[in-house]
Amino acid sequence: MNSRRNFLKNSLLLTALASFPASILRSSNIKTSSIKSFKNTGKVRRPIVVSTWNHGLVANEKAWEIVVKGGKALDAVEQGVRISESDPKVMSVGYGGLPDREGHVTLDACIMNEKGNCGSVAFLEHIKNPISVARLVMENTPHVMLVGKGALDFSLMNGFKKENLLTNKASEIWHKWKESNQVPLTPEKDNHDTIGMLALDKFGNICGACTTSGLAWKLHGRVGDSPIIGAGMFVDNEVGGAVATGKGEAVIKISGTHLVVELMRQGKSPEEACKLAVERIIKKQHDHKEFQVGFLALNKKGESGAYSISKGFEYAQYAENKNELIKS
Ligand code: SD4
Repeated sequence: MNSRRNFLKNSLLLTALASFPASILRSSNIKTSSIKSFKNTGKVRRPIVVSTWNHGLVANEKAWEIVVKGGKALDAVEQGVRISESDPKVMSVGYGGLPDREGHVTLDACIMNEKGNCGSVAFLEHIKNPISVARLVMENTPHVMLVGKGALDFSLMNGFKKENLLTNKASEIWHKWKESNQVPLTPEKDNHDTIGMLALDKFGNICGACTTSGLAWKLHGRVGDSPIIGAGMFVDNEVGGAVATGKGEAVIKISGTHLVVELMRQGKSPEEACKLAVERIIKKQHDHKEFQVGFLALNKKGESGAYSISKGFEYAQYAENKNELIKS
């Protein structure tokens, strides 16, 4: 009887822990509005900034400040997502992110500019703002992607500080998980909250950034979709851009954001393109009921749209002086 009660108690605790990052973030008071399509009047709406989840609202503020003054989309997306990376309350990105199974916080990030240049870091430890390292990879090296110790050495060589990214709170949650030792390896539906951001500046250029601590309790060394160009984020300045959130493995399998951008190139609206990419996952991946994936896209006209496998995905949009949360 006692062991059954303990089992139930543990199961409840595990369910609560698995959904922790998403649930605390969703408890904010900010009102959401149902999805709105930008009316195609032939006018271009810019600047505009969009980003995933409700912590995107704060990140958007920073990005908007830059683009509204005539700054560049690239600076906006980098500075915008740094807000979530540096905030220990956002337990799915950067500092304060939940660790892997062995207690290491390992980070993935990528950035892409209007010229189709990109930079990325994966499995990076000890650096609070991996997005800025990704930008340096893009701008100061002939490469696109650095991983693990090489990425850390590159960061330190370029003046980034080595820091402990595991906060007491994240460590406590990790210890509880370890003690209970019952969470399956496959990610729970709510175990994600990556920030992906797209900005269209006054010059008409689109850039994108994506950064995450990945899935909590992942195997040490696991890399998700977020640092992979064309999976977690993709931009083509002739068409638009897209970012992904949710189970990275599912996104990688369909080259998710590249697919969304190519669908927009064929004339689909951002929302339709995201929907078709989600339907591709549903068609090809039989276990799709077990996980969440959401796509968010922005086109050159300043139209945005999103779609996800299950309810609950929302994105923050800053346009026409209004920062709001939109349900997908
Ligand atoms: C990953 N896609 O590492 C990331 C997790 C995520 O919102 O999106 N969180 O698989």
